[in-house]
Amino acid sequence: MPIEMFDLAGADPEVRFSPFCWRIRMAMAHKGLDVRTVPWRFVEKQAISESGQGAVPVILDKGRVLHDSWAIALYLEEAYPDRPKLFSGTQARGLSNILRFWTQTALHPVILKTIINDLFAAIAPGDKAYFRSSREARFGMPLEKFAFSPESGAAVLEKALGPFRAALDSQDFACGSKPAFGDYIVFGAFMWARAVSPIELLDRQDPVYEWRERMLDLHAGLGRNAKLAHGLTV
Ligand SMILES: N[C@@H](CCC(=O)N[C@@H](CS)C(=O)NCC(=O)O)C(=O)O
Repeated sequence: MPIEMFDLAGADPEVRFSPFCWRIRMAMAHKGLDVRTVPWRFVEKQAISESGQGAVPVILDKGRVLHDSWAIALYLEEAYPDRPKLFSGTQARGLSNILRFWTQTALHPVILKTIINDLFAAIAPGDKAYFRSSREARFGMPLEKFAFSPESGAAVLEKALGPFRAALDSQDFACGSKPAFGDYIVFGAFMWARAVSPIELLDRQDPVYEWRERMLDLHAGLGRNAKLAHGLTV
């Protein structure tokens, strides 16, 4: 039986853009697990009510319902110990947890501000009113005012990526010579942007761009072949 995963979809059900869901899509591919994704929209809270909350990813596996990308990654590691590791040991788990909070505090807000207009354009029509009101309440301003220009977004991101870029000088992946869950955490943020926005977030000379290229090719090009709302490849 494949694992079932509720995965945030846009107006086009094949466009999947949640950074948190991307972490888990990559993690399941890393472990070679069979998955069936179910397109899910922000307003479809009822479909995931068994998880006891309202956000994706949510997975159904072996009769269990799990939510939260970090909890799901820990579960997959424990439930499938003979498959390739997402964390090689407790130290790697601890360090990946730091990457998780760094990604969510240093990268997600900048990326969101940069892509918000494209993101809003890509979401399903039935999600737009909910998205606008929930996000405007969160940001304390209209979406249009919250948005960065593409140039200032890329410049702020370039700076925020400093420590990550420096590490890539001496290693190919965040987790060392091979990718693991820490890489998927950071990569999820880039798939979020790529799926909905044609804005070039990274300079082609940037080592982070090269890392993202390597990540796009992993697992038979799972990221590279993903459907994009804007139909362009960036
Ligand atoms: N901490 C959660 C966050 C999940 C999350 O925020 N997912 C977003 C999609 S990117 C969501 O489903 N939001 C529902 C909403 O805004 O109502 C995780 O790591 O899985």
